[in-house]
Amino acid sequence: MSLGVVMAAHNEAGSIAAVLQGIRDTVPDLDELIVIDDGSTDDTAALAEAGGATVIRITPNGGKGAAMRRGIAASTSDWLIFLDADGQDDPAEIPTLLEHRAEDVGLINGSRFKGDLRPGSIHPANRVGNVTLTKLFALLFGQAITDSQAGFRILRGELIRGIDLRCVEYEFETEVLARVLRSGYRVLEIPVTRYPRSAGRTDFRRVRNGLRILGTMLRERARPA
Ligand SMILES: Nc1nc2c(ncn2[C@@H]2O[C@H](COP(=O)(O)OP(=O)(O)OP(=O)(O)O)[C@@H](O)[C@H]2O)c(=O)[nH]1
Ligand SMILES: [Mg+2]
Repeated sequence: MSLGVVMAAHNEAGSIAAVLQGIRDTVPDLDELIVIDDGSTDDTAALAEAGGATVIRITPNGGKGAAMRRGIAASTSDWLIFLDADGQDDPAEIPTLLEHRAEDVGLINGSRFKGDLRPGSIHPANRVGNVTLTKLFALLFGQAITDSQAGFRILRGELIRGIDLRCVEYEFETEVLARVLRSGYRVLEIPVTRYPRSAGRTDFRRVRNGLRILGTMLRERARPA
């Protein structure tokens, strides 16, 4: 079973080297390590290459979802690991998620809300938005999901490569989760720890991205099976 990482990075020069090192220390037998550098104006791409990644460069910046779609399309591994490039997810927890791979499992979701949200890891307003959107998601899809926007995940490669994703920005996680739930594969949630950013700044815009996530959720619910 081959194993790869697909990671989107926008201006993450302050954290990406340590994140890549953490991944390689934890999973030394990785088959591919893909970083999508999306119009960064810092040294993200060079640092990612120095850290052993295959870097896909996009210009100008087009959003996390669009970047992840490019990375997924370029991937070939049987299982893919998604995590953030800003140090908020701990690569040391990858093996805990990987343990849950099984024939009927499509997605292993690293739930921050089942796990440990460290102080400073989420803005209080984003936390309220996140919990509210997740509750609505769980209601709409009839599933006991606790973190619909989790970025730290393991996915079945063929499954995700076969899905025609449309997301552009941070609605990526919601669209993927909705589609995998519809696929017939099981979704599991495993607690993870979420840390504050180790450097840099978020691109997340609360109102704009919250509305895009809500729109994606409603559209996916309305999609015929
Ligand atoms: N390639 C690419 N990566 C992006 C883009 N926007 C965000 N990312 C990456 O996606 C990951 C998550 O983005 P963040 O902006 O930290 O968002 P977040 O952690 O979900 O939200 P916060 O809680 O506000 O930090 C990071 O690794 C970013 O570098 C983008 O436009 N292009
Ligand atoms: Mg972040």
